[in-house]
Amino acid sequence: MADYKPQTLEKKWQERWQRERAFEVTEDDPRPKFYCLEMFAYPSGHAHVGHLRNYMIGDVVARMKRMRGFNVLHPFGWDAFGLPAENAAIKNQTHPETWTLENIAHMKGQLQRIGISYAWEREIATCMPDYYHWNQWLFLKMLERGLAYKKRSSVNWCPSCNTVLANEQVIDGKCWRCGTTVVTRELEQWFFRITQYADELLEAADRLPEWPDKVLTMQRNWIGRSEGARVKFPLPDPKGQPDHIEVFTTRIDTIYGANFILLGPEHPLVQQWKAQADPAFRQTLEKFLAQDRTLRMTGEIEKEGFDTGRTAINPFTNKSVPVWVANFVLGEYGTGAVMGVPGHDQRDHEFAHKYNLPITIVVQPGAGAVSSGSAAEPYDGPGTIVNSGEFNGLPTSDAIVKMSEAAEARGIGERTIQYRLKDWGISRQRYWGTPIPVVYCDKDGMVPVPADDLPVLLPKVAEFTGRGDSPLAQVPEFVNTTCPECGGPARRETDTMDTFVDSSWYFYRFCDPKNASLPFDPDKVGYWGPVDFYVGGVEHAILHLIYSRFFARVFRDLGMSAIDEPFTRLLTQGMVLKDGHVMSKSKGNVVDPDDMIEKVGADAIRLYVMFVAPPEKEIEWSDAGLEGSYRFLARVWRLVDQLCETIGGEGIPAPGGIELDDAERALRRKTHDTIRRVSQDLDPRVHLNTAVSALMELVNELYAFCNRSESTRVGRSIDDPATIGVAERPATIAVLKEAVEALILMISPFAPHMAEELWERMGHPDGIVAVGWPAFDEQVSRAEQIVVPVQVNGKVRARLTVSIEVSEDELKSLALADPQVVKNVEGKTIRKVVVAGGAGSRIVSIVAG
Ligand code: ANZ
Repeated sequence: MADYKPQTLEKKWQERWQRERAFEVTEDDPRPKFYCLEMFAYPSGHAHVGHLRNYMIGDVVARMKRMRGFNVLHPFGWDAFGLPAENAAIKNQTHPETWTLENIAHMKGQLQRIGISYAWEREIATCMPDYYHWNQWLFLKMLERGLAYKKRSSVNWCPSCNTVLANEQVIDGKCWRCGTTVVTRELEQWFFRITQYADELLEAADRLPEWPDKVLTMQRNWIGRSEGARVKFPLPDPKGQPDHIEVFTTRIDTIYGANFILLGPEHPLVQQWKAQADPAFRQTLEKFLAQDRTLRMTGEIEKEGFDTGRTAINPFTNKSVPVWVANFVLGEYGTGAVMGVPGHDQRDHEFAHKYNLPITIVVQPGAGAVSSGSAAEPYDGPGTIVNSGEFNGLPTSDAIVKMSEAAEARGIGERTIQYRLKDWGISRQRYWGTPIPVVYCDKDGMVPVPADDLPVLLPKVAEFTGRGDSPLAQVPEFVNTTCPECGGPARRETDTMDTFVDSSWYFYRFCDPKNASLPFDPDKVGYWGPVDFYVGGVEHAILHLIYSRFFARVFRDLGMSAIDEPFTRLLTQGMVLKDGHVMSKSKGNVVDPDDMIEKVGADAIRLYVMFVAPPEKEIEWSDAGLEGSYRFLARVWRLVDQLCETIGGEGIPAPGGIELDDAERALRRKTHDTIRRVSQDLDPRVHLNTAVSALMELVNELYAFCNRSESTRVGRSIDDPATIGVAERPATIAVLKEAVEALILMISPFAPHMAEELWERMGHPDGIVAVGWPAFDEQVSRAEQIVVPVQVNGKVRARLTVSIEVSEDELKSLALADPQVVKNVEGKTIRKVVVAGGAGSRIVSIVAG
């Protein structure tokens, strides 16, 4: 007997898959396509088992779909640009490219050793010129269409990474990469006009039924659509400055309670007044500007402000109101100016209390008496308008319409829709990214690099000191060039693109990874797209997943594809924890897959990770659980090892037409029931853990069947777990073969190496990849039915048709609920209910009196 030695057999199958290019696919295939993708990896060094979880989930789906007759595209690649490579270069003086390529080589080995079925022929690395060429190509197309533009703006700046961050990359006021507190800076930056698609991105989010709700909610909040109005508050004494302040409000119905105006510290008027203001004004302003923008936005920061000494006119009350600067008003949202309604807005209420500003109540929750003066708490719900002149008595919803109309009629306001989403700032003052393909010429200004001259290559030489604004600016051979227009001297743009640009369309490149004349052939993306099943971390709910939806639309509008939504179904996998913490190098709690492969093999790791929890839930790593999975696989191995000589090979009939005894029939039913359950668990549900437990039950049943009695077994002793017996009865052999082969096929997405080996031993030389998923017979899978008579005081009053597996308690309650029985016991007391008989012939007896 051969022991289960995963390490040797796993190697054997991995080499064979590679040799045979087993997972490469083409478009000229009659089967329906299925594009299965896991978010590609950042090559940070060594992957731990937490990293591998989503690849394993995707692999189960890819392998299962192949067996179910789909032409499955399952590619992999590397999100290879980015800051860590550059930081490593600063630290160790290794070139970012060297560091990155070494990490890729190592991590690719890890993925191959865990047996993920990738079409490695399609591997891409975004740091290679044949990839980033197409970032530049797309940038030029976007520039042509006004979707890429440059503007001076205040940006999030990470003082440690020395770079700009997009809003999405600032988490709780800190840099998403290094955790340093982010500050604000004024810089010339490149932007992508994602706001042009804000409405479409929002509205289409309603048509993604196979995305997790929480991700859609996060996207909707991020896009943040607000319906409201802009209203002008005249400035009485303009003197060369604008004659009004325009505010954005979602509650114009409260305008009679607007007792002050709040300007954001970035507001142009504030900047203008600063010039003539006293030092205290400037100092406070500087302080506000240095404050965390996210905390300012969420209002979690202590609310502070100061009076500018100016006033404006409330156009509805015609009263003069003071103009203040407040730190919780953001320059870039709405108009950067707010009407302060302390009676009905929490933040304004706090502000008014702090600075003793008047509070007016203009909305009453119900009917009831009108209160005046300051309320202890602001009321921000709907109600009836009060203290508002001609609008008194209106419900707030009507007042919004009426007051907006009034403002529009007077030319002092208009209804608008405001988005929280901002254009995507893509400039990074870093080396290890895609060079932005424009040059600056004294004569011609900014000139795009002609498409024929792409790619603009990253120079190999650059000094990595971590100081200075942009490493590329320090490479004269790169910077100095000629102007494509006039041929005179010009300087290259030295910013590189945010690496999220790379990951916003890589899923299309996989469809046509070697294309040298376009980012991809539209026909190929037409065939493979959209991604049918996408697996990745929920941390990408807004960044990557919004940008990708945006890029899909840009390609669509360029006529390159017909696809709106790039990912039909999204699964966000749970984290892997160890000792209660998310596995991470910094916590020192990582489990190296290679160590585990050495101990128990790749298949046991895969099976364990899939079995321990549903894919969306987090899991706590346990070595004991891993060993349990190994023991289960060894059990399957022994079973097949002992049976394959008897039940393997061709020439054994299917059990369909054969006369079976009770035990054989029960096993056959279990087999078909398991196929039914596992098929449904895997597709479309992806309940991988319950699928594994169904397989475990089948294995238990198989052991019990083989060891069921002395007379039916050949072999040694039942007590010897290594020995199981098989009768020579053809019917037994037929049902066993059916069960064991179904088991091997169904376990193969989870434990592909072992399954292939066992399949081969069963006498099938062609490999599982070429075999179909087992089918089940609905009839056979259903539990057998029996008819159970029910007696009341000795007379049969009813007959119940129930499953043979029904429990005694179930049978009793079914009997008592039967209408005939109910009729016959009416007015009597039930004294006794007994279930007699066993297995096939049972009877319920009720004594009532
Ligand atoms: C008066 C008012 C009265 C408001 C009231 C709310 C309740 P959303 O829904 O998030 O769009 N606001 C406008 N621009 C702002 C800015 N740049 N920074 C901070 N706050 C700003 O919120 C819109 C509301 O947020 C606006 O409606 C405004 O306050 C405030 F009972 O106007 B409201």
